Amino acid sequence: MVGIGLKGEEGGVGALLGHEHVVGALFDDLSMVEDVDPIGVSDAGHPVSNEHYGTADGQFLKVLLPANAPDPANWTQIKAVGDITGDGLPDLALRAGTAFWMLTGYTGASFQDAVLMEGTAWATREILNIADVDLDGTPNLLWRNLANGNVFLRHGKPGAVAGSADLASIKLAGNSREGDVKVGTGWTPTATTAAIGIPDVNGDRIPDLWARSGTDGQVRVYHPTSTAVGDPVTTAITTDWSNVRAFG
Ligand SMILES: [Ca+2]
Ligand SMILES: [Ca+2]
Repeated sequence: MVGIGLKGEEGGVGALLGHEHVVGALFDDLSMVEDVDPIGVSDAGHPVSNEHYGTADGQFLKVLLPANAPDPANWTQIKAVGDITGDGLPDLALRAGTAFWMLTGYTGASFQDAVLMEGTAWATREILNIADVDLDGTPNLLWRNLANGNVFLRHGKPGAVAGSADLASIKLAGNSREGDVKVGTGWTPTATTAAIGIPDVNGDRIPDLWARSGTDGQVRVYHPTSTAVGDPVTTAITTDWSNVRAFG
């Protein structure tokens, strides 16, 4: 859920955005709008949201972070993931340096908690999605290993509230329901220069994926099953998006 280039083009260095609204605004036919405001990092390193992103007159709003949250200047990826914890408020996954964090309980003005998920392994891992992929009602972590292109599904265990995940169960493979299960190969940063989990667009309820090819810069849609990412089913963007900076 990151800016599809818009913030990168407008805002300059290091800008990352939650982009569900942006994607929805640009590609209404894909029905990808969720109730998650875009979240970004300003040029000065301040976390921001933009209620009007996707329009020409976007205004940025500061978002208060928990005191223990990592410095936004060090964020390398953010992914708005909807409500994972079951409090009814959207949550945000992010990477900062080698760490994977969750910011939980977004109210529109602040996050309630910053949870360090894992501190050492995530410089070369990318969060693709946190969503219920196997349709058992509990969110799972879908991620790719940037070092070798393998894609894994880490099945969460149910949290206290129906439909939520126990965050501890997705912190480490060993905490999860069945460890990291390989569901794809070949997704190296060279072959796939950007990848992003999106809501279900083909009606099977399994969240889908966008991926930008390192070969032609085109963005293709994948309709994964619960056990395999599979092959692309259609091309969403048939022009070369290689130079769009903030996709992913
Ligand atoms: Ca939540
Ligand atoms: Ca799907």
